[in-house]
Amino acid sequence: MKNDQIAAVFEQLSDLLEIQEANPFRIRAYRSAGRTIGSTAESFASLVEEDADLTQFSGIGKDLAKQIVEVVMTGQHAQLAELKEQIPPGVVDMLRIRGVGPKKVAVFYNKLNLQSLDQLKAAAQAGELSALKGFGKKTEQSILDNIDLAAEAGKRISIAEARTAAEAIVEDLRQLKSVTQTAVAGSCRRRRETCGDLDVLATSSDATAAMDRLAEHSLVDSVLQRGDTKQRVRLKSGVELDLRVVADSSYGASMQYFTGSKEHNVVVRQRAKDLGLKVNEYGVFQGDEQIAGATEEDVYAALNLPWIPPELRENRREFELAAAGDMPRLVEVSDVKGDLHMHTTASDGAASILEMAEAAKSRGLKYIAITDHSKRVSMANGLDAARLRTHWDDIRAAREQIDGIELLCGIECDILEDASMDLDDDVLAEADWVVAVLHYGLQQPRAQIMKRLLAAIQNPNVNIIGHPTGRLVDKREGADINMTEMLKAAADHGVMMEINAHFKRLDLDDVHAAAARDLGIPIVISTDAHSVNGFDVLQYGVDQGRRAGLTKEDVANTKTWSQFKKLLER
Ligand code: DGT
Ligand code: CA
Ligand code: CA
Repeated sequence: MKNDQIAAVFEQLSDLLEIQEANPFRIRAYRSAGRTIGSTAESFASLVEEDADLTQFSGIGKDLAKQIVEVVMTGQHAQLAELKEQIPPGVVDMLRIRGVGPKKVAVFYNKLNLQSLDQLKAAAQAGELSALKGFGKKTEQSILDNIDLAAEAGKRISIAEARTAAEAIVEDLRQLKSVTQTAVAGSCRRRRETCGDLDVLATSSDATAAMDRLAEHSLVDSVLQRGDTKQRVRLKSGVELDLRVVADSSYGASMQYFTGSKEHNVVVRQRAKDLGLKVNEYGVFQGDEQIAGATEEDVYAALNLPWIPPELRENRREFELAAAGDMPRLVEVSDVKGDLHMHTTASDGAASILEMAEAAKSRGLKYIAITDHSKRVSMANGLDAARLRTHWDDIRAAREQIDGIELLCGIECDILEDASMDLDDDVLAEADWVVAVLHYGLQQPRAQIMKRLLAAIQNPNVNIIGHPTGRLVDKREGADINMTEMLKAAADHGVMMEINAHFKRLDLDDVHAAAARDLGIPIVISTDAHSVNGFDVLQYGVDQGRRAGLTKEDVANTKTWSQFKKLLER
C-alpha cells in the first residue's frame, strides 16, 4: 500500500467526520495525519512492516499510529467503513461541487436532510439554501451554477494544459493598455502536477475592459459569474478560470494570497498575527495602516520572511528554510546542459539520430544520450543486441556529422518481471549510458518489484533508474515501491535517479525527488523525447525539481560535459 492511498483514507475520514459535525480537534488530527503521510517519502507500509515507531512523525500519536497499522495490514479502516454505511453516498457526492466543502455539506445533510445531488439542486431552486443561517443567495446561485458539473468536477487538468491556457490568457490581457500587471496565480503558478482551476490576476484602471477582453478570448466558452472586479469563466476545454482585477497597491498581496497554497497561507496569516499584524489579499496591515502589499517581496518582508519561490509554498519545508536563512536558488531550465533520455526512429521515436541531435543542439544542449527501447518493448520496436550494436554504430557515425554536442550511445533497458535485464551484461557494458526501467509487471507485489529494482541498481552497467515508479499522473498508479530502500540502494551503488519531465509522468515526484537529493543521489531531469518537439517538456521536469527544492547543484545534467563525464565512472 502506498502513502497516498493511506493518506486518502485519513482525508476521507476527516471529510466524513466533518459532515457528521464530529469533534473539530479529531477532524484536524486526521486531516493533518493525511497530509503528513502524503508528503513523506518513507513508505509507511514498510515502516509498519519493520514495526517502526510511527509516532516519530509530527502529528501522529499512539492512537493514529495504531490506525495506520490497521490500514496497512488490513487495507481497511473500521471507522471509515462504518461512516460510509451511515452517510449516504449522494451526500458525499456533494463534496464534488466546486466551492462546497464538508462544512456546507454538513448543513445540507443535517439541517435539510438532503441526500443526493438532485435533492440539493431542487432545494437550491426552491430557495431553501439561502434561507439557511450563514448562507446567502450568492452561495445558492453558485451551487446551481456548478451542480451539473459535479460529476466532472474534481477532475484536474495537467500542468501542461493549465500553463498553456493560463499563459495565453495572460498574454492576451497584457495587450490591453489599461492593464499594468498580470500573471498566473494558484496551483498553476506553484507548478503542481495538476490544476483544479486556473487563477489569473491583473491590475488595471479599467476592470470592465479586462473582464470584457477575457470574455471574448477565443479559449473562453462562457462567463459563469461576473462582479465588479472578479469574473469566473469556463473555457472550451471545460476548465474554469478566475480573473481578479486588483489595485496596484494590493497586487503583491493578491499574488501572495491567490498563489496559495491554502496550507502555506495559514502559516503566513498566523505569522502576521504573532507580529501583531494582519495579512489578507489587500495587503499587510498594522491596525488600519497598510504597511505592505504592492509586491510579494514587500509582503513577505513585512512578515520577516524572505520571498519564497511559489513552487515551495506547500507548508512543507519552506518556513524552516526561511528561518535558517537558507532559501535555495532553485534549478532553472537554462541551467540544463544535457538530456539523457530520448528516442529515435530506431525504436518508437519520430526523428533520426541526427535530427534529434540538431534539435537538442539548437536548444543549447551540450550532450545527449540516445536511449531507444530494448527488445521486450516489442510494441515500440525495441532493439535486440544485434540491432542495438548497429544503432550504436549509427550514433558513432552521427558524431562525425555534428559538432558542439556529445552523443552518448545509450539504451532504455527493461528490467524484466523476473528481475533480469532485457539485454545481457556484455551488451550493456558497451553502452555509454544505461537507463533501467520498469514497463511491465507494474502490479507485481512489492517484494518482487523491489527485487527487480535492487537487481538493476546492483548491476554495474546501470547508470540510472528511469521513471522509477511507472506512474502516470492521475491515470495509473505506480509500482508499489519501498522508496526509502530503493533510494538507499541507489545511493550505495552510485546509481542516479531520473525526474522524467513528461507532464504525464513527472516521475520521480516532488516528495521522492527531495528524498533522493537528501541522500546525495544525483538527479537527472530528462525529457524522454520521442520527437524534436519532445524536448519542450523539459520545463515541467525542471518545475517538478523546483517543487522538490532542487538547486542546480542537485541536478547532474546541469553540469558541463567534462564534469558530467566523471559521474559516468562508477
Ligand atoms: P486548485 O485550483 O485546486 O488546483 O488549487 P489552488 O491552490 O489554485 O486553489 P484555488 O483555485 O481554490 O485557490 C487559489 C488560491 O487562493 C489558493 O491556493 C489559496 C487562495 N485561497 C482560496 N480560497 C482560500 C481560502 O478559503 N482560504 C485561504 N487561506 N486561501 C484561499
Ligand atoms: Ca486554482
Ligand atoms: Ca480558483
